[in-house]
Amino acid sequence: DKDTDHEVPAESIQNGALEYVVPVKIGTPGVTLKLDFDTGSSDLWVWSSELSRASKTKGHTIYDPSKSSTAKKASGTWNISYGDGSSASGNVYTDKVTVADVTIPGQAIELAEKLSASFLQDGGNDGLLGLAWPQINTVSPKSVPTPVENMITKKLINPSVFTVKLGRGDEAGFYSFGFIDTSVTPNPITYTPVDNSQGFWQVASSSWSLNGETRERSGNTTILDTGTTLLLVADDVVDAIYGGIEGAVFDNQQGGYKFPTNATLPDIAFAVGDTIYKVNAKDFAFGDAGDGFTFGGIQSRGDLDFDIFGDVFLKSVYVVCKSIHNSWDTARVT
Ligand code: 0ZP
Repeated sequence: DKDTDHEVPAESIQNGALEYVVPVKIGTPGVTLKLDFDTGSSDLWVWSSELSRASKTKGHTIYDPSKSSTAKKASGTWNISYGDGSSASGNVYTDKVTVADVTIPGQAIELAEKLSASFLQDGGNDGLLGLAWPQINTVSPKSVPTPVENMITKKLINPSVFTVKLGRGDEAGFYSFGFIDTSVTPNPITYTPVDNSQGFWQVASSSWSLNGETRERSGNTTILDTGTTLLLVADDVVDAIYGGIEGAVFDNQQGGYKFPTNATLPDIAFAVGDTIYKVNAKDFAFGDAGDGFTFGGIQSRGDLDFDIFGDVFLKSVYVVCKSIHNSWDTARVT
């Protein structure tokens, strides 16, 4: 049982940019679903046999409890709405779940019965696996333990950590459970205390820098969110960034700022606790916006009172989430 047995590849899908999915085996003999591991939510839900026939045939692997000898019906229903307006709901079973060679018996699995239209396109995930804190799990009347919570309470991993390294383009990324991969980067891992009172991996981010000039944002916080594609920050920061790029404009149709593809890009960095991390220009230049424009990887957080450091930020760091010391530890990788 090598340490690396507890590592599992994270594959980026949909133009290599929108989301990362990870293979998870469910049931006996078992099916392997590709789940979007989301540190911004705490529900493990899957495409299932309870969906209508039309949505089941969209090229997804589904979980059917009648085909698993270890499946058991559990009580409760679930109903989740995400930041981007997508939603899902259904009922609950328990079954055996294997993630990165860690097998969890009796894990609660939320079966999708209804999915919002945004999920019903081709090629996306077969469900989500939430890695945030237990209190935001949506199963009612009583919430269910998340996979990480079960790994810890059932003593399946030691130490009580999971780590995230997201790849860029074709680069390999991975998640690990109970194991910190020190081969990822020679840079030191910096400790930052987490405030989990809202259920998120939330840390202080009280400064940022633009072209080497540091700017204070007293009291500002951010969450680590692998389920959010972009880096979402307050409007004054967004305005300062794009205001300094010749020809940058807000595109109402695409819902964000874009800039001429040949523009000179600024150096941008954001603090996590006491350490400031540079956003890679390749990730800031998020994608083709048509007509010679590039869609920006940093956009508005809207009405939220904290930032969301999504994949555009996370690709530049190795993150260690420690449940015991309650910290979000980061090391620069590029
Ligand atoms: C996303 O980042 C989308 C991609 C996306 C959305 C909107 C605009 C975009 C512009 C450019 C590029 C990407 C954009 C994720 C996504 C990827 C691939 C396929 C998808 C198919 C359908 C729907 C989404 C897809 N969504 C973020 C999000 O809601 C946007 C956001 N807005 C965050 C505000 N905050 N992510 C959630 C996980 C998604 C859900 C995973 C849909 C994929 C499927 C959560 O991580 C967000 C979290 C927000 C919270 C931290 C404030 C959340 O909603 N948690 C649920 C808890 C409920 C709070 C108790």
